[in-house]
Amino acid sequence: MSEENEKSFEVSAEHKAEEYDASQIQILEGLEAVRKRPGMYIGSTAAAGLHHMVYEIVDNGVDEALAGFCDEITVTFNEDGSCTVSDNGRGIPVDIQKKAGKSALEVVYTILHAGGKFGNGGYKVSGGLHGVGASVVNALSEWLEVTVKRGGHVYRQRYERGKVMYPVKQIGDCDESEHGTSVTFKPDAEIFETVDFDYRTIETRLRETAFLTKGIRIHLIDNREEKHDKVFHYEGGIKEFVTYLNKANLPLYEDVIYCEGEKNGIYVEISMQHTDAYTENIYTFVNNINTPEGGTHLTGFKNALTKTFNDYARANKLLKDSEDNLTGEDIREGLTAIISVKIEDPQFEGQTKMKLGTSEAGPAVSQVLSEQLTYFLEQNPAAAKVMCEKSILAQRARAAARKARELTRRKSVLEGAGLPGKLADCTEKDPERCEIFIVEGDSALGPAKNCRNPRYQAVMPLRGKVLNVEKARLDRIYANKEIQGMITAFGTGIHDDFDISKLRYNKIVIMTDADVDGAHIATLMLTFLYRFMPELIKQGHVYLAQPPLFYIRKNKKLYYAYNDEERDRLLEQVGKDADVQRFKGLGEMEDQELSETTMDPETRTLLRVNMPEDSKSELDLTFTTLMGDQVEPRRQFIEENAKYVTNLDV
Ligand code: 0RA
Repeated sequence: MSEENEKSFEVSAEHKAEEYDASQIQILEGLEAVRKRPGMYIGSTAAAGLHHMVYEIVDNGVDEALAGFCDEITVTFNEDGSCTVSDNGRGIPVDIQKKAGKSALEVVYTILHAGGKFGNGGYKVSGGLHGVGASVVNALSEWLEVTVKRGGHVYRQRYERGKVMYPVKQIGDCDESEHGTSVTFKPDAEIFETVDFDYRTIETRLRETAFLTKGIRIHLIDNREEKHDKVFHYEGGIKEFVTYLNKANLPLYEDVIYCEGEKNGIYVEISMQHTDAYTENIYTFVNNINTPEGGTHLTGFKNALTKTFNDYARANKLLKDSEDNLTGEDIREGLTAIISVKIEDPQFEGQTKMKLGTSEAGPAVSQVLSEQLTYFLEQNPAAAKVMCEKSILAQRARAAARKARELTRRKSVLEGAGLPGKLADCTEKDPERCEIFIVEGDSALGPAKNCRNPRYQAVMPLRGKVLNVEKARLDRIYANKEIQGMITAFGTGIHDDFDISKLRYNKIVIMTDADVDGAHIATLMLTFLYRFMPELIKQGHVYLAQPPLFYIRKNKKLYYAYNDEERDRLLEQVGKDADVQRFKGLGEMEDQELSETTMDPETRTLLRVNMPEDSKSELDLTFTTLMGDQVEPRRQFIEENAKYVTNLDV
């Protein structure tokens, strides 16, 4: 040991104040590490990371609710860009922690991973990316202020970029009956690429949290420019979640099936209901955290559902002795289900740690479901009957689809490469450099062919309306010529056969007119891609062409505007007496116009289609709402979202 080190050791051992300073330095080093590598702690410094800050603090309140001490959480976006999260829990303890020599409250906000150290009891909402602790939020905030009401007093502490501004102080008194924690933090613009909370993203997540935490009341207030004030409170919990998700479809029976129980220390809740839809929408959660990759709880659910249902169907002669068992896939057609488990120390696996590995969760879910589903089926023979009928239809359609698929496979072997006849392909062989334009109707095909660069740009027309895959069974989908054409042209195959390495074009561009019909066709296309080749969207291969909405002519010069604001700005620039013409269909455009505005990479505008990562259930709901058969939810959705699609309202 060097002399210097020895000295400093002696000094700090003797003087308490300096010991405090030393621990202070350690803490700063800890929080400094968070500021140096924020991504490692919060996942990203983009919008997703910013929103994680809110979830982190909210989840602490939800933990308090799960422990039975809190039933209300309020989240407020303040005008100054800060966010306040308050709860009516016990209030974070403020007394001095012996080991740390400072207030427990300060420990929670300044020491990494101090979050779980209290032994709050009950299950913790933590795991995956969450549960990083309040100290991480503190480190990544320009400032953070926490106020605690507890034991008749009000306490406060403030931090700036993680630094303690003063020891926890008592700032006043309150009634003994009042208790809770309120945190206000302003995300640091030096850290985050954006510090603008997206209301809709947070709203979706808080709604989900409220569904998953039966009885909790989550109040969301936006006091920024665009005001919002909403309360999420569901006495029915995940049962109401299923009703919410099924609002755009027709349920096949009235009740949402609900099962609940605890097995070997694992608390299991399941809710489910079939609709007339053809897709299967199952969402799984562990301690309120979404597990998009499933895991043992999902496997347990699927196994038990298949077995229980087949056993019931046989015992009640819904399936004849001569008939095959129904497969899991057939039984799950049109099923919406939520599986929520609470485990004390969940194990996550998979690349993104989004898959539950705890093996005991499988049998726990299986047992709860088998017992209670059997009971439900016995009590509701009419519901059991429609479920069975639906599954049998699904089974037949699947057999037909398999045949159709085998037929197309054989055909493509016989006919060589088997590219669709209407595809005007490009000559370049490296997919990385290739693009395909899917154009609406034959009238646009000619100009698109003229304007393209045939070396790397392919063009394929779609005739008539694209099949709505939300309303069709697999056999009809496979039999559809337009869809077959797209599948063959893209080269990747679909479902189990999907292989992105076989993709023949780096960019798939949906090119439709800038009017309502065009928007509808683009939506149908996107629905197909979302349901059958979601990886193409996830990996950023799907684009929407943006033909201009306005042509502005002045002094023999032509300008394009893609929305109202651009038109107004251009008119400011070139003078109000310019000639303004509203959009033209793709088919009426001059070659040069089409090329400049929509196809030529040097000058065109393309919109890349993104897939929001955070809520699969909300995204699924968007597609079923837009494409399902219930008119009212669709009308409502369009009304609520109309302001986001101003460039479609021709
Ligand atoms: C551990 C113990 C106690 C309260 C909490 C944690 C607590 C933490 C948070 C985080 C946000 N809101 C919270 N509310 C409470 C209190 C233990 C006791 O009173 O005996």
